[in-house]
Amino acid sequence: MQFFNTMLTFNQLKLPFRRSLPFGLSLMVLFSACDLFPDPQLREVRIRAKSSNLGDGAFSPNPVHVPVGGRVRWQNDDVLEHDMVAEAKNGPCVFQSGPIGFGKSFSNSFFKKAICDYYCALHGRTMRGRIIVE
Ligand SMILES: [Cu+2]
Repeated sequence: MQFFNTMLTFNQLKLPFRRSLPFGLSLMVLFSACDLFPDPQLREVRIRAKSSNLGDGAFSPNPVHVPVGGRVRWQNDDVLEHDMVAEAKNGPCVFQSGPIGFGKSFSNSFFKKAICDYYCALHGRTMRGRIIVE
């Protein structure tokens, strides 16, 4: 009888966990589904291989169009480090990535309608790009 009572208590303790399990699993499914549906406000720019010799062709697409409130993500496909620095020193276009290595990315959101020019400071402004926030 003593043993039976212990088992009963044990089962009662486990019950809240059993009930929360389906909830936890549905949360996990929900979070992993987020990767399946890409952010419609995100625009991807590739920093192309050998981009330091490509001038305006270093960034693809160039210019990149992004909706107001959207985000641009630069992905470095080149073995060299690059960075993105806005020409503007103030206003809605200002951003600075710092050095981005091979396979790494940097992203920035744009909240006002504007035309934003930028360059790679690591390659003496020869690599140039434009973001059209519309
Ligand atoms: Cu560069």
